[in-house]
Amino acid sequence: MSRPDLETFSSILPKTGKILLCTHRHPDPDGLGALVGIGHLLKQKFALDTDLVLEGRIRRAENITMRDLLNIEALPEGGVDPANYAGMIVVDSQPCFSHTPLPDGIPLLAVFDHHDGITDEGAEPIPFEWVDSEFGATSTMVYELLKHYDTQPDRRTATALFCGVRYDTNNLLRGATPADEEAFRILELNADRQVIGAIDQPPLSREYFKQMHRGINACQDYGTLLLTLMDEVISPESVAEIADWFLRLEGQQWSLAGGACDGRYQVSLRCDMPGADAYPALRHILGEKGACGGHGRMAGGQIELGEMSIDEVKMHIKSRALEYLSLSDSDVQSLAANG
Ligand SMILES: [Mn+2]
Repeated sequence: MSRPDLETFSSILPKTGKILLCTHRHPDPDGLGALVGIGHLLKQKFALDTDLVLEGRIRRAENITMRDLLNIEALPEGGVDPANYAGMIVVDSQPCFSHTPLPDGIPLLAVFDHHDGITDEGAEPIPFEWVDSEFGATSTMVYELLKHYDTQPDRRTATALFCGVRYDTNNLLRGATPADEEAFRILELNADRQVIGAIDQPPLSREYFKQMHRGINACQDYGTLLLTLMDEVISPESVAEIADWFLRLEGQQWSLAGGACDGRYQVSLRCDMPGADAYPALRHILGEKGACGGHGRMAGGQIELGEMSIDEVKMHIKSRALEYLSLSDSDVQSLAANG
């Protein structure tokens, strides 16, 4: 989708009243950065107050540190009274995405997202919609919006947006465009290095190390695919972390990790081949049973547990992944020390 005229963003905003800002469940640094950036713009340029909804606990240590050090405060769970809001803005996601449940009764004003969209024919038109998968991060789009409205990010906003750009582009190494590069360079000048450093190296719990141990034990090495299907995990984000971590094993092309959390089986797929597209692969692997999204070399999704047990979901994913990549179960190796 092409870029909308950014000037029209101002025309869809109410003159008064509070705006509710939302992102996907279990927000990542890009979602958090975009929320802080939009909140800053609305306050500085349009004198509008905002509240944040953060669905799903933030449990990844880096993201907890970002939230805490930048004082990103959300409404308590179930604390949204639609009567308090003149409108709602969604960042780093889209209303039709299954991992973005939105509160009822609040008019949707705008969407900013860099994920591929699904066309939802029956949906109400959105007054301001900027969806462009060419951007490496939604935080970059929000940086562009601030620039358009001549609004300087303060230190907190610059730090939050910078974290978003660097996280989603892996320090400009993954899917970064010239726009991402500009946002990264300019925001970095004003970002708080102490905070960035603390977010990079947060303290990790004992449970985290135990889970990494379980991950190594669960990991099956198919040569081009590492398949790490776990049982219960400490957080949905940790599934993505495990997929990232195992992709670093030499010779790997695909890393697929999964684990159960909050009644869902969470799945992350990573690929390190240039030009690879993880989304259609994961779409195929989950099949009719799950929902997923993604772009470029990464994709994530989930299957609701209930109808299927964890073991049944693991079997389903494994057989479809092997089928998709034309691999057989015969020459699998274990990564475990005694495997
Ligand atoms: Mn993002």
